[in-house]
Amino acid sequence: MQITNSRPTPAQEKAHFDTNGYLIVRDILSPAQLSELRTQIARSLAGNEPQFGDFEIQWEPACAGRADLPRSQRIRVMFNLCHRDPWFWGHATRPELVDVVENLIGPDLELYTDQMFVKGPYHGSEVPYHQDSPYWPIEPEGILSCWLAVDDATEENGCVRVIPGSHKQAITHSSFSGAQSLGLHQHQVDAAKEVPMVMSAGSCMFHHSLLIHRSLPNTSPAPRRGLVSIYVAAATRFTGPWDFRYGFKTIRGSRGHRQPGWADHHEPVTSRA
Ligand SMILES: O=C(O)CCC(=O)C(=O)O
Repeated sequence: MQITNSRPTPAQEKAHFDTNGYLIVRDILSPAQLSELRTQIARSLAGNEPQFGDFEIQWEPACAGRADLPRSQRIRVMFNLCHRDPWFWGHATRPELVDVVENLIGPDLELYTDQMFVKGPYHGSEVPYHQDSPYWPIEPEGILSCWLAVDDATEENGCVRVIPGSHKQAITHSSFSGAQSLGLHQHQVDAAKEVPMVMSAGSCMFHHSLLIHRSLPNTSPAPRRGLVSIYVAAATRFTGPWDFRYGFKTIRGSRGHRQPGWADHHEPVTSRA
């Protein structure tokens, strides 16, 4: 898709997404919204939240024992912010984001969760090639992530890299050791097609849960934080155990007709406001 100053129409955005498995929307947040997001993220990375308790954290393996580094730089990923903190619930349900989600996988939508990939300066580790679907047993495929650039995402600081069109086929994943438990080996990926998702802070990239993607280590002095909000089309059914403690919450349209089961414990959305 050609990059111009004016935003494509919803039909053009959907066509690009359907063909490529991803869609970049530039400057989806205003400078004021981005500034507030950064303040809230700094607060959550600093920790010591008496009101909500600490978020669930995966620590950066290379920084184990590095008491000289601030906590904010020792974190690799922070999970489930939107389910524990109303501010992040408000972020994930912003009309600016959910309107795009509805256009791509709507009309009936649930919010699954969010994950903040921190990738700190110099030591933020790689995320190997993977599709998200093997982690999330659902059919038909109907999960969409919105990766929002909290900082400018560059090749140097480890922007996400995608294989356009790879969302059309599920690929068998292998168990990996390390922070990322499932992944793809190099020979399973057509790396020549890879495109780096370079974007300015406040822009975002929506991606299909079968899109092959990865990110390289952050070798630069600049942070590379990305806040990923993850949405599910309500007209899907779980195909494997998925015991998600916070449940799936309807955010637009009506609830789907999933078979009752593992992950079917919805809480009222109003308790999050
Ligand atoms: O932010 C990253 O480096 C990885 C993001 C990712 O794997 C995802 O959004 O599914």
